[in-house]
Amino acid sequence: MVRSAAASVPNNLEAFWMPFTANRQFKKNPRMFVGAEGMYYTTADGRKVMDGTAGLWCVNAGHKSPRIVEAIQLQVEELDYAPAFQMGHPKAFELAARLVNMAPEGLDHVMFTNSGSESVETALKVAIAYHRARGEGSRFRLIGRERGYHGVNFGGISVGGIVPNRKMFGTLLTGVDHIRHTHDLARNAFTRGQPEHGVEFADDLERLVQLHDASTIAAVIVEPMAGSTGVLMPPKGYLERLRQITEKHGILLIFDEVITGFGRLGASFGAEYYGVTPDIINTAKGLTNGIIPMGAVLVKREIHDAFMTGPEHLIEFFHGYTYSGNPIACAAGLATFDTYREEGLFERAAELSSYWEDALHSLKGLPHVIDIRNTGLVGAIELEPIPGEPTKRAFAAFLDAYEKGCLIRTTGDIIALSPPLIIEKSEIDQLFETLKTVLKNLN
Ligand code: PXG
Repeated sequence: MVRSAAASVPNNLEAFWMPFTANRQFKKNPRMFVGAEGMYYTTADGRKVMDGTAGLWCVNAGHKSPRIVEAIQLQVEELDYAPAFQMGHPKAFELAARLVNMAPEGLDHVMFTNSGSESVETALKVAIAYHRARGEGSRFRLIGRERGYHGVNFGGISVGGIVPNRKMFGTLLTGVDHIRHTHDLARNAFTRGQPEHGVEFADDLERLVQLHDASTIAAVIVEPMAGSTGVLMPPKGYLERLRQITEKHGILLIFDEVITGFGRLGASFGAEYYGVTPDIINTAKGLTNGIIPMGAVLVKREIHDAFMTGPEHLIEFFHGYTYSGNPIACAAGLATFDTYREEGLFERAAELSSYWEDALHSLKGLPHVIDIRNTGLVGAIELEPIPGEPTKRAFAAFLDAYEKGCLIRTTGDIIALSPPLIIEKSEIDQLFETLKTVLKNLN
């Protein structure tokens, strides 16, 4: 049954307290999507809006990708739910094996979660427990990075470094510290790809090792490319150096690849793209093309094996969720992987990235634009904030772009772009033509 778009517009917006949204602004002037297909949403008033952000960095194969939709429908008919603890179903094992195949060598065990935030909590817990299982229980500290985003749960906001996400929530986790962020506009503005300057920011980890002693540090978690904070590429050599320092001190390196996984950079993972292999990788989002909530944590064999001791009837790791490896989510994940492979979407992202880069950087020189940066099919445009009113200018750009038919994201005064990997060159042109007009009209 097809319902009309108008029929699905509610007349009471009060009850839903919306996430990460200016609720009062929204409810005065709602922006409602009622349909989507491929690169486009349909709004409640029947307009088409191009998806410049793949939903929230997740709909990498485009909306309503037919194979994924069908796989979900078939799975509901076959097995709707199976208990996640002490029972299994075939698709969870199949998806884990496929994920391992796609991942860098050595990351060969997978735990399933239901979101990026849960993947982060899972990874942090694995890291601490791993050291303890090996008899190094003194390694309890977790190191994050300023401006990092690792979801919204307590572990994630503790290692995270985005101030408004942390400051309201009390003492957070103890035993957490942060290395400095890598943003350096003075030296790196308008860089294409990885910045030249800033490898030495990785040495900040040595400072924390000096302060806390390596024997107390369990893990360092970073996004290989920081997404939510406004798209910060790792400076050349930076991730390699972080890897060297963590290895030297027996500290686990966790890559939070919730955004950088599944083709966003033109490779399976940021680890592959940047040629640096961490000990743990967190994923979510593109794992199921955003259709069904699901996350996954990949760990190295040594980490998994450290828990596989003791009597065999005992549970080895006390962690998991009711919906870990949910059958519908697994079916969606498998169909998503098939789609990525058969449509060659990761390769497509890699091929399109230079066209994307040129189109993005053509905005240089427009009013208020102080930086433009890109990698794969990710782009960011940093705007000079209105004095005394941070975020207002970029939010105005967001609203105007929406009116002009393009969905973009803003964080602070940074516009972030991350379209589905199916985008056509003509659509890239259309997106940046719209943005040009938007930026020219900004106050
Ligand atoms: N880690 C990273 C690196 C993320 O980017 C999460 C964890 C949390 O995932 P969940 O599924 O719990 O939301 C994320 C999520 C944006 C934006 O526009 C980014 C995220 C979520 C929503 C919006 O930058 N990243």
